[in-house]
Amino acid sequence: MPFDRLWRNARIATLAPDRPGLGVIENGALATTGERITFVGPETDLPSDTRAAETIDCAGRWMTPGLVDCHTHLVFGGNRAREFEQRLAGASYEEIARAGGGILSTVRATRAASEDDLVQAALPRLDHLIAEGVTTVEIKSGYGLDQESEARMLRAARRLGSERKVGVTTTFLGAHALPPEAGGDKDAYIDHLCTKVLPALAAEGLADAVDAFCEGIAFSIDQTARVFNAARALGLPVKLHADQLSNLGGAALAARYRALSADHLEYTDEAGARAMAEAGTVAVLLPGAFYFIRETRKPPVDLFRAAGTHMALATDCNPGSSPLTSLLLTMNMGATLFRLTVEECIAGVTREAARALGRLDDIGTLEVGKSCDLAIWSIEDLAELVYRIGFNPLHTRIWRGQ
Ligand code: DI6
Ligand code: FE
Repeated sequence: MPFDRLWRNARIATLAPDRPGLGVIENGALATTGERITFVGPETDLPSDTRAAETIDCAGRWMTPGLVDCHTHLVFGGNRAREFEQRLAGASYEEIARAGGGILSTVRATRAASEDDLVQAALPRLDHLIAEGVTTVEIKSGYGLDQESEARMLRAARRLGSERKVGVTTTFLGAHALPPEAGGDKDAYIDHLCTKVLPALAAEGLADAVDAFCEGIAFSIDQTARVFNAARALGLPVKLHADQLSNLGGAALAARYRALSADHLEYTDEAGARAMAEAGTVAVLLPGAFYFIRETRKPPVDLFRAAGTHMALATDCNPGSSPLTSLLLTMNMGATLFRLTVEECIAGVTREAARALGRLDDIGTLEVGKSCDLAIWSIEDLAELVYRIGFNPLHTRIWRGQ
């Protein structure tokens, strides 16, 4: 039997770079052997022997790579809905934080939660992503801020990947906020992260990458560079929450360290955009956070296009600034709020998101040799994935050939 599974009569957006645009094949077929894609192309190019254990007629439906959410804080304890109500009533983010709310309220709840609690709380969020065709999700720590709690978050993230048929990549974000017990000393906290916490978590194999929040209200360029040096010494790739609320030069710093991605980027300037393009650092745009905190400054999409910076889109799912668990809605926001094209939005949650995770060799496009992660959609036009609001046209989702 040449194939395990064969999908026929599909319109396939392969996202393969050897075809223009979204790499569309009309009248396409895709076949697998085990977890891997072993044929993708026009029906007319199928080999003469098309026997397969299972053959599926797609009836002309659209097929895309499985969606990749390359920036989430999916694992956390507690609930910030009351804080949302306070903000609607006029309280500022800073006032809430000073009263003990904000990010530190999530830190308290996360520290109080067991690994099981964290998994159970995250599963409905993960299931919502999966229901829309997500096959790979990145999950950050950063609400523990001490070694044991950060490790527990990352173990919970890894467990989510065994509880569901989904790929999980983990990111250590110890440099997200300063914990209360640090007594206001950011430099000492960064030293502790670099010399104790990160090496211990890396030795346990808990982190696939390292991230930091480089911002006036978080950590400086110099402190971020120290985190990046520690990651480099351990052989871990880096990424950065950069230029979200101000321009400290985060994008350029990320590029200097050949970061996988720099994320948010509302305040990034032309030099930053160019440096990212040259370094191959992906611009991960997060329209959910832009929308939810009512930011008005947009990321410089024209500069990214002119420089040739790759652009991805992600939910940034987190309880404070982006309580969003829909990549379909994220695409709609990317188009309406940031003026991305339909092609940029679809590439941004597939090929470019895979690139932002350093996983483009394995996922993100439909090409022979890659993992068979795909989504089949009941739509007439690919633009419907971006155009519709609150409607889920997913027909079938396949992860690793199943
Ligand atoms: N940027 C954000 O917008 C969130 N974290 C970050 O680095 C905020 C997270 C929170 O408020 O819980
Ligand atoms: Fe984030």
